[in-house]
Amino acid sequence: MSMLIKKTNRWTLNENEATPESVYKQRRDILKKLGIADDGMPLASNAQAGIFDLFSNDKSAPSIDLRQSLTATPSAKYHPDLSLTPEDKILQYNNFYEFGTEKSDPARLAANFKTDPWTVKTDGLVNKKITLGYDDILKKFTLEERIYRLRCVEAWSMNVPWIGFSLADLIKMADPKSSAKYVAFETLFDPEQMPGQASRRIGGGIDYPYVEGLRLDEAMNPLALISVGLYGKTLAPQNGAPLRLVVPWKYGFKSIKSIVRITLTDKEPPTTWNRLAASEYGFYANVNPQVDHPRWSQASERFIGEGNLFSSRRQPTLMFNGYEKEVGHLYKDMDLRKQY
Ligand SMILES: Nc1nc2c(c(=O)[nH]1)N[C@H]1C(S)=C(S)[C@@H](COP(=O)(O)O)O[C@H]1N2
Ligand SMILES: [Mo]
Repeated sequence: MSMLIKKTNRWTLNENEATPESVYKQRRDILKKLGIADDGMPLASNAQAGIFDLFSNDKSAPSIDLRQSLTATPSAKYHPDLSLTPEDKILQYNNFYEFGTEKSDPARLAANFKTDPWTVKTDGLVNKKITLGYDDILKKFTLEERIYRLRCVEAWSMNVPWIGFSLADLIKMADPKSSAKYVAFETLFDPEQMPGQASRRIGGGIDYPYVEGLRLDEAMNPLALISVGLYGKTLAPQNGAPLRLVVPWKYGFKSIKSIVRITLTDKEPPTTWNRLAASEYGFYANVNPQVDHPRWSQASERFIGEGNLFSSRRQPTLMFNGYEKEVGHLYKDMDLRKQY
């Protein structure tokens, strides 16, 4: 697996233009000045679209970009003053093995991925099975913008302005039975659209569909997010459109993309990376600078920010990725070296 990024012309960022991050902040300021936005008010997506186009000098977006404008109330709780990873890097530097194992593969190979129509089912040990269609996914829940740290197990990190809602909102809607103890997640299986599922070479030898899981109390923690967008737009295919999980206190591989099924169970569900290499990737996968990966240190990380990927700064990795106050209590009786 290489860390190199191959830029294609379609995605090339003109370095003389404003950065994606500054454009994004500028848009928000303009909307505030016009009295259209304030920190406590959600915006109708079509109301902003025209204004955004007017002021946008963002050349980082691809020429064929099916993402829709999607803005949400900035969360009061989860909106720290972190420097954001530029949008173009979030869109070009991806892990989504269904579309290849190189960081630049998903942006290219997922370009025509169909996410509408889409259905996601919530089933298993619930009193109310739920089936959501594409429009429901965007409309049934109150969307918030939350800035989260993302820490990949490969020791790089980003800060991402996600849009989404707490996974707990969806689980509560399904009304879990008291026997439910875990939540299992499954990505779409569609080898015709996902070349990595049609070829073990392209897909990194994974047995698809990609599956993940959380303990029910982890899933109910308000930090666990179902994301439907980032940087004020719906998700791009390479980021897991139309909906993906984001669990910011765990290594990135827990944040499963393009979900079609969420199942409440009474047993710890199998997870893709644990199946592939159990000694390297546990079920819990909590970010922990004191527990190294067998093949590398987890004490620090390369933060992907502005500028050249290779000049990016190294920073210390934080316990639970900086979310110890919010989630530390979930693990107080556990040996985190054994349950990694
Ligand atoms: N279905 C699926 N989900 C996935 C992956 C994957 O290969 N397949 N990769 C994971 C890993 S290792 C990381 S770090 C994050 C990356 O999310 P991003 O590309 O949106 O930054 O997605 C996670 N979710
Ligand atoms: Mo990752």
